[in-house]
Amino acid sequence: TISKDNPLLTFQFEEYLVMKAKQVNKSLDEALPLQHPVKIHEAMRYSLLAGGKRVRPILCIASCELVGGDESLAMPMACAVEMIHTASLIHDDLPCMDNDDLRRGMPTNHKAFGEETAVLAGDALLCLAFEHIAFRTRNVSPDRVVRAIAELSSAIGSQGLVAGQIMDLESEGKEVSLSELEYIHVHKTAKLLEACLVCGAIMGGGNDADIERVRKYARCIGLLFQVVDDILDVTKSSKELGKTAGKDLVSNKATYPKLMGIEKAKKFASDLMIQAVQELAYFDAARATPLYHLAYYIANREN
Ligand code: GRG
Repeated sequence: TISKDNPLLTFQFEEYLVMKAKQVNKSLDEALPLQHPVKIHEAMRYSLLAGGKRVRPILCIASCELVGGDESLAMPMACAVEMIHTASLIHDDLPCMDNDDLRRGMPTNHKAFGEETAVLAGDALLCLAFEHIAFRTRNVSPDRVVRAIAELSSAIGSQGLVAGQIMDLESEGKEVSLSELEYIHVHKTAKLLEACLVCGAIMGGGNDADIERVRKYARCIGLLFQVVDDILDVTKSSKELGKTAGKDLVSNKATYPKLMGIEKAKKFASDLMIQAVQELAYFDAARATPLYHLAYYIANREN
């Protein structure tokens, strides 16, 4: 039986999310002052400080704390992963990619600042991310910082985020198998989420066994995030349409619900959540509590 003092029951997860997001937002604001040349910094700040759930930086900090590190050790890394995520969203929204007008409830960067500036804002955010890790990380050994930078950069390059994006673009309008869909999602979404968690554990002082256990949790969470995204696409659009079939069941875009059916996709998501949580059993229960809740939150999120 679980005692009523068990940290899993007493932990105030909503408060934790709000508190961590606030700290991340404050650090992001400080990391990117409005300076000369104003136009580019304005465009970078526009997208970086536009809201967003801050899931990636929070995962990074929670993982640092899981292995016993103080939040401050991972804060520059946490800001960097959000800068990279934002850069990828700005580029993803461009007319030559997804051609989207809205992001996080606001006009996309190129709609607000023009295409040239949006391309440069993404480039500059990507550079700032690594500059920020190198200049601002304190009390972490240089070999850990280098290891984290290697982990993060390989997660987003042509074997990571970029690989997922190009395969996604190439698959447009074509039949996509389940394994191709998994490749796209693992690279577009899961690799960066994995890097957030692994880099948090590296910065927090975790040993190799800790880091590899965190990676196993991260792999489940990464895929879970995308399966839930696909399910939300269907359920959200069917609510909007008032019909049983959402837009992704009728459009060309391959999704888990489309390839395996909504019920199987939901079962897949719940299996991934259970597997993720099982990977945490090795760690101190109190320190692992935020990551238990984060797995549950990612599985049950509504946006
Ligand atoms: C700039 C490194 C770099 C790469 C460019 C354009 C591109 C290559 C990749 C795009 C990858 C992409 C758009 C992945 C989607 C990831 C995803 C699930 C986004 C939604 O994340 P949430 O739900 O959004 O965390 P918020 O707004 O809450 O942050």
